[in-house]
Amino acid sequence: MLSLINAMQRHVFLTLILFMFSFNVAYADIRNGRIGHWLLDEGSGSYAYNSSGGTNTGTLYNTPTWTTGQFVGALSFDGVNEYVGIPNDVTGIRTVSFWMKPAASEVYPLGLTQNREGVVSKWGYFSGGTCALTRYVNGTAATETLGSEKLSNRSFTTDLSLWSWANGASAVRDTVDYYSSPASAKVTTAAGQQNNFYQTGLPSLTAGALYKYSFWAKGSTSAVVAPIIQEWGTFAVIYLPEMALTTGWLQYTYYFFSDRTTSSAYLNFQGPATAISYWVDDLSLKEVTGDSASVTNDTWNHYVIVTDAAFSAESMSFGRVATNLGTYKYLTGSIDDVRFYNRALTATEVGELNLNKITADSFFLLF
Ligand SMILES: [Ca+2]
Ligand SMILES: [Ca+2]
Repeated sequence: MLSLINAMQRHVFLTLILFMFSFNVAYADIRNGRIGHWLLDEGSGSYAYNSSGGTNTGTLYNTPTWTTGQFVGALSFDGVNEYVGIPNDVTGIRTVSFWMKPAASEVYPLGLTQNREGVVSKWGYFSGGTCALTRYVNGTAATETLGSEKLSNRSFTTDLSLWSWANGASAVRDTVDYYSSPASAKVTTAAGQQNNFYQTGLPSLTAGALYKYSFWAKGSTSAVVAPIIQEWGTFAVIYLPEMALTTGWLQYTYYFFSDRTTSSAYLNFQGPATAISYWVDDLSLKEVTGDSASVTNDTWNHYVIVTDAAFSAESMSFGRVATNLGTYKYLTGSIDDVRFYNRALTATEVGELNLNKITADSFFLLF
């Protein structure tokens, strides 16, 4: 009898150990790989601190309000001019996670803002890999619906035209090809040049619409180039975050809102300070017309974006998104628990984040 009790005690003890161990193993990893984490639990003051060990302390502008969050505290934004500014770039991001509670009056279509769910403005392009982007809303993978192709020629079968800001630039159809046949666009610039190149059939844009813009590019040398969408004779529709060209083909993908309706949008690449040639191919511009994600206003929704290649977030904002140089859309609603990871979270991990199982760390400490 004694040995039976001992055995039972041992069984209970081992079960307890395994129970504790499983919590620790299953959820501790979600803390691993964070390269930015704003809990937004401060509750007062003008700063939002990064608890991942980074230095990117957020500064509150125009007094967003500390409020009750999905987890402890959060920040509420008025939709007029309130936001949090993050001063420095964060590089090597593979996963973004955050919670957002859009107000009932929120006009963002299905929770989408610039560069996808826009708690983070200017989170930039991602390149390399296949540029696959997996989005989760409230723990479930979501899919986007794209409109028809808005570029009339993705294979450069017609001659290019070029308009340049400075002397000496040229653009040609080149036999170097990444996508299809027979050509790509080769743009050669002098130092500091900014170039438009275009073909017949310039894409039209609609004010307020969200677009997915992607292309393949490579350079004669490594260089940084800034893509710009421009309306002829006016200011740019949008300045997109800079991209780092390499001597090998990489695909670049951007999401942006158009702040105007225009019948002809030009594809502009602002060159580096040095003379360079670069090639562009497989340009694609499509409107994001729908989203399978189910988002309810005035409740907390969880958003996660996972990419198959690292990307950078340039000096950015929480609570507003850029639609043009100096023009922003502001969030009416609340944001909580913004995280950047340097690794791709699995679907299981996204589900755990969604269920707040991260608190298992605290649970473990109770023992
Ligand atoms: Ca919080
Ligand atoms: Ca081609």
